[in-house]
Amino acid sequence: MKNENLFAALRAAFPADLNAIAVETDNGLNYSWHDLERATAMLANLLVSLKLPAGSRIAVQVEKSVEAMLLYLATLRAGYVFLPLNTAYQSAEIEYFIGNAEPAVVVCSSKNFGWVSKIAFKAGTQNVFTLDDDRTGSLLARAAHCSDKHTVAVKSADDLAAILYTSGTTGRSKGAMLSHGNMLSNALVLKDFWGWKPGDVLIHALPIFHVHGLFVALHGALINGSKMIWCAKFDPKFVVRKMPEATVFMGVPTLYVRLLNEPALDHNAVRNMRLFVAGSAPLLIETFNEWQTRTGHTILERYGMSETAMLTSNPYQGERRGGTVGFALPGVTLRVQGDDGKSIGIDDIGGIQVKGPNVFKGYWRMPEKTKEEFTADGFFKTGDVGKIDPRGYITIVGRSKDLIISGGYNVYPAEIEGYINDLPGVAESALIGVPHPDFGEVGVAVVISKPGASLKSAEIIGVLKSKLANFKIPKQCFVVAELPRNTMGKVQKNLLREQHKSLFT
Ligand code: MLC
Ligand code: AMP
Repeated sequence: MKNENLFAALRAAFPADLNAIAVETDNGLNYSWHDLERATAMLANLLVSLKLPAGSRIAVQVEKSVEAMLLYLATLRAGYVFLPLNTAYQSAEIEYFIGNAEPAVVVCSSKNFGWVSKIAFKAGTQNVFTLDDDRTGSLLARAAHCSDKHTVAVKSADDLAAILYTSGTTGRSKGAMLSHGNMLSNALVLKDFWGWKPGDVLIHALPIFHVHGLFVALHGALINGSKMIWCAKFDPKFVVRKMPEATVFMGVPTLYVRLLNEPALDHNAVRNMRLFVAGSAPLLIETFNEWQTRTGHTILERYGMSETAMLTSNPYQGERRGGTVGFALPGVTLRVQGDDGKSIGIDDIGGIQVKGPNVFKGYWRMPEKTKEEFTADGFFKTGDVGKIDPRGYITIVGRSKDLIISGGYNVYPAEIEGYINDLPGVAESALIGVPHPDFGEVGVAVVISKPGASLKSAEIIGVLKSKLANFKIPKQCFVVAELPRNTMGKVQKNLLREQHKSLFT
């Protein structure tokens, strides 16, 4: 049987000279390709030594580090399923993910070991390790005793490789199940489509718990055998300083906004750069234009999702049109449908639906939800609303899902409203997204108190901070007498958005 393990394909793309530098970190460390080979073998052997059942989930909530990336690769290598978790998640969020995914292994930062291990053991997890961003922790200590020779586990394209949790408009987060084949097909298409070539160097400045940093950026560099300049945190000054040594950069729009605030960003700084890719949230046309003026480069905007990896891209060769997300990638079939389920014409607005080898296998243990999100003829309903112009360029004009994208992170109003509504004295609430110069969009809460209750905005925010990831915290909170409603009694969020649209701009 042919081994369709994603790691096998990435490993096969390592350059012949394994002593060459594969990763250079922002704190001055160098890792060779040989180091990557050995460390992933040792970590994979550690996982194998735990005698985990096939399909076991390895849940990981750690700060970004090369070792955290190696743990991802080792999980693929050993044939288990990687489950990355945003470092901003608090205990209630982690309790849900661990309870739902029932991972066999949990890896966390040592500062969180106390509460994370309690949650994990309660959920039946047998193995909890620590991994810190200074190359310490019980995971590495244990792996140090393992052999550095490991035969890559044999997997078929349909076998699960990762689960990414993503929320819906109602209910709790759903785990999107991605296979080795989903990710390898996408990586190979992008390698070709974006013209990756020998000598490319990627500046990796995104977190590694979501599609953009973990798959698009990382797989992109590895499948091309390209060196990465590895940033533990996004620091615009560092990125501009390193640009002369690099050729490719990928970021959410906020990263581009922050880079534009750097006076050192100019034509000279980007003289060796080949490609700037943006995605995960809408790139403002102002940012697109200003980037062109300041650097002479045209940002290539693309569109994707946790459930599908990358779906569309502006062309590498050819016109990159600001405000659009380009064309469906080779192998992806994309259509725009009206509410009546019929395909609609050029420039008509409707729901974006997709099909292709990149589309996920379904939501973890939620067959009914999975069924709801696919059409009878097998298209996945993205929840994004868009149109296709006469030249075939796709524009996303909105979302049918109630979702705020803030600095590239998704915030689901229903989740935050649920927490606010549970507070004593709250009758109801609405969370809306409003424009923000740095994060693109941020959440603002509008809250109605129960008769006689005296609610304070600062107290509401204070309680939310203790329960939710920091990026989900509303940037402002208003306690008001009533919410605008339509004749059906539904809260008119569009009116609230209009009312608060100038709060930050
Ligand atoms: C941080 N904060 C945010 C925030 N990030 N608030 C809203 N939205 C965000 N994204 C909060 C902090 O908690 C802090 O609050 C305050 O804002 C200022 O923080 P900061 O120091 O400026 O934030 P920083 O650590 O610099 O992080 C900003 C960032 C980060 C833009 C670098 O958010 C980031 O890495 N975003 C990228 C997300 C990403 O990778 N998305 C890809 C998803 S994949 P306080 O109150 O504590 O001061 C996907 C599919 C696809 O969507 O197509 O790619
Ligand atoms: P996630 O659930 O984090 O994978 O987020 C995916 C969502 O991000 C998509 O459904 C879109 O709404 C949004 N998105 C991704 N790329 C873009 C883009 N280039 N422009 C606008 N929205 C985008």
